[in-house]
Amino acid sequence: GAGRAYAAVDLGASSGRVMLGFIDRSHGSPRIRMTEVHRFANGPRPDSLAPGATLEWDVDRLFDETLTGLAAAVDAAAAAGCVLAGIGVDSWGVDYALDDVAAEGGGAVSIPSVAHHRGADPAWVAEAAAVVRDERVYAVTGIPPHPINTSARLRAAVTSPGGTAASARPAHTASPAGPAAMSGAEPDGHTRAGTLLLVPDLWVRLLTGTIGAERTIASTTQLLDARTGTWSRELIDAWGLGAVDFPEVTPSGTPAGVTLPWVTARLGAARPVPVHRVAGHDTASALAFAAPGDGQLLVSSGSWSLAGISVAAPVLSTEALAAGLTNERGVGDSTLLLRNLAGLWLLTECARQWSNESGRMLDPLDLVREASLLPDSGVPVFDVGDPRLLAPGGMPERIAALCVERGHPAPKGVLGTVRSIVESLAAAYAESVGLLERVTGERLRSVRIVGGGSRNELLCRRTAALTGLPVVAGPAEASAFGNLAVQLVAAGEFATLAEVYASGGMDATGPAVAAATDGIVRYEPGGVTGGADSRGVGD
Ligand code: LRH
Repeated sequence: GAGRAYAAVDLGASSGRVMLGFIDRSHGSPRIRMTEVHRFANGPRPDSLAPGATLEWDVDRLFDETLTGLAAAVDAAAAAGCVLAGIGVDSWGVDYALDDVAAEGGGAVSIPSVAHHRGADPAWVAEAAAVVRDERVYAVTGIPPHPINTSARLRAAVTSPGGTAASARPAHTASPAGPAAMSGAEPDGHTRAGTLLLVPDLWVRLLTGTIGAERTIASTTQLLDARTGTWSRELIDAWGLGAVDFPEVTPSGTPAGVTLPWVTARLGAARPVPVHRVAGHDTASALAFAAPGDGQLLVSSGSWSLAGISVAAPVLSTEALAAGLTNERGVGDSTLLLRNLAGLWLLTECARQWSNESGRMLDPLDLVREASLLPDSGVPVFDVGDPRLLAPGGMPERIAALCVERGHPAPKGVLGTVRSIVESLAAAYAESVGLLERVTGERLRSVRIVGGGSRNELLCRRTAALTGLPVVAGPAEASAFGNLAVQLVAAGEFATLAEVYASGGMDATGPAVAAATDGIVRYEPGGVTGGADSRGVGD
């Protein structure tokens, strides 16, 4: 019969893509080939960028792009003599929609999903801490206080009468008299707030009509119990979130049904396509290869930078809280102990502003290449973990202010700012090595950078120099590959994730994968001047 191919929908805060994975069993041991079939830009909806407006994702457009990509995946599979045998979706963390499940009509519905960039009003964060102490929240969830946490924003949305409630709710429940609103009414007259769906689970719901909560993405909410991996009733009650419906939490790799008839038709698929809840959190997908105790500082470097290690059990100590470490779920039973830092978002935001000002489209990676010619010493650095860097707009000015605040001169011009961003990211990765070693007592021997940042030679070279450790960089499309890996095991194509990773996915070279999974590049700490001589391929 026809071979099987699997699609990974990977939604990032700056771009989304649909990748197609084939298993090549023609030469002895199986090889996985991953190719990109569709890519599209992402960002908060332009009209929601206005001052005072609630930042929202353009769910309708993103879902439509997803379907376009999946239709292309069906075609690409057919061209290779394969059928599309599965779909998985991963995305950035913390953002959600409150879905009116009762109003489900089978078609795509318009559900605003609030973007995290402005975070919750500081008053809500303070108030949440007044209700339950940070130490207690951390002991339960392993997530430190942060303005982007789902918990505080959800609380603001469902418990404040005005506030952001209207925009955080499904558009079709806005009418008080509608049957949809009534269907959720409780005997005491209180309307249910809706069902909490994090972005990957919202996508699964739109694709299949099924409702659920995958564990890795659920762990980004600060509402999941880090030890049991289930919703924390204690916090839901204490924070007054009783009107929200929380779907049952399931591990990554759980089947979620098949595509709805209209979706199947739109994809041009001969029959409904099975969908799995993969590791829905892009960070967990990107780091699905990691194992507790492997001695690597893991860096998932995309719009965000997540820097940390894989651990066998959550680390809920006061030291970990003081260090601002999040315990987010990884694949299987693993936990990812991570610092949440800004990433290439700083660069894309600056490039967006400079492009607007100059009327010329500036490519961030071109800017980095030019900036890498500047000297390594005397670069002003700033704290990439500063929450003031979350929101869009005025990024070069905010960076300059943060440098000055630290007693450094402001970076000079466009290239000076680019250089400062890259140096500050590398410095934060380097600082993470010591911080993780102190908190866990584990000794780290190398740094693994995956995601878009793994293609940024300057960033990798400076990280090797500042950590004094070898840096293994790549692949860029680590989230999509992890998404595929979980599907391939769930569908019975491979017995374990380790087997998938050993099958060429992470280090494959050759024309079939070159377009999607770049080779793995190694940077030695001594090779601080860079160039081809200082790096060799292979792990
Ligand atoms: C990275 C990421 C990160 C945070 C942020 C909101 O894409 O998932 O782990 O949760 O997005």
